[in-house]
Amino acid sequence: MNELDSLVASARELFAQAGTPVDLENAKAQFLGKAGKMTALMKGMAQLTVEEKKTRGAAINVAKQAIEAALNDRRQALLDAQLQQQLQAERLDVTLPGRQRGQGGLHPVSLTLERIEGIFASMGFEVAEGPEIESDWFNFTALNTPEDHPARSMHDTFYVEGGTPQAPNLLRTHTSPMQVRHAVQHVKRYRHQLDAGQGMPEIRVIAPGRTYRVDSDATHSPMFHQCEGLWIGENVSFKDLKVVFTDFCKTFFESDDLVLRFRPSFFPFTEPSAEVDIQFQSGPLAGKWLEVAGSGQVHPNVVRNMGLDPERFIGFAFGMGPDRLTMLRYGVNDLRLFFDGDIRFLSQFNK
Ligand code: 2NL
Repeated sequence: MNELDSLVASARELFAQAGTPVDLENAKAQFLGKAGKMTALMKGMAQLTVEEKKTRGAAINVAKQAIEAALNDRRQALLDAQLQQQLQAERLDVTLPGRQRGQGGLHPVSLTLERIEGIFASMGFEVAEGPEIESDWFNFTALNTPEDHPARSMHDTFYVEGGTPQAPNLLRTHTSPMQVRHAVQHVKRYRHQLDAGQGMPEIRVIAPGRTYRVDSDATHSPMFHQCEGLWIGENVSFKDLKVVFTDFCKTFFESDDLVLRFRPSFFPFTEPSAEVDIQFQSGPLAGKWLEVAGSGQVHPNVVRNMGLDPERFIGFAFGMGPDRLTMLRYGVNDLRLFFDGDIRFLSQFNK
């Protein structure tokens, strides 16, 4: 191997040993820098003849080009290695599933309300929703509640700003005021027909929503839900209420294997009044009488407050607690679970 070939070989070896770009640039200086070996070779040509310079110069140039090529190869190799290292360090597993936003879902009581609304809608009932802050008139007076009734006391009802000093506004204690509002609107709409002796379409409505009472323990929450129903016409009877409510219970609980019992009771807004109990004949709840609603024939004073003649129009009403219905349907034993907002509890209803 001649001198130039071994120079190229030693350059290649030194470049190969350079582990970093800085090492490589230092190695380069030994060959191609001002004080490098190639520069020295060029300078050494000064004493040669023109003819010798030609061949020697060409040979040196070939060697120089080989060294530059080796340098560039090594530079590229170091860059590639660095890139590989970086890719390795910043490695992404693109097969990992992405972080998803939670799906969310309906609250169990909302599921029950939707169920109740669907069932009654299929029986021709409208759904009426309205204010949770009510006047004393719609919440109590229109519903035949006596001036001195305990439900009107501060112990039982949340009073709020507004209204009059004698009759302050309040958080509705049931959804019946919404039914009165609905009935009053309905009667207004058909007033001219009524006055012309033509009658009016029946009132068939349910009022679901939040209600409030001063009460708080394992079975009572100061905010709870109610769904009331009202059916008023010239030819409705307790039989119709029984049929509708029996049908509702069977559909709601997905069982024909249950019986209803209408147990005499008292409410200011109905006369006569009855508690509705159901008893499953099979399944986990079989045998026990469960109270599911209150009901009755709408009191003549209430019919009158709706703008109707109680001698002509008769109505039936019922009120139930969707919170309790949800507990029965899903086997939940503590009402407070519904209002604690614990996602571990709530997510079980949206599988
Ligand atoms: C109960 C009792 C009841 C009603 C609600 C009602 C509504 C109007 C007129 C007359 Cl507009 N009555 N609603 C009637 C009887 C009972 O609920 O214990 N609910 C859970």
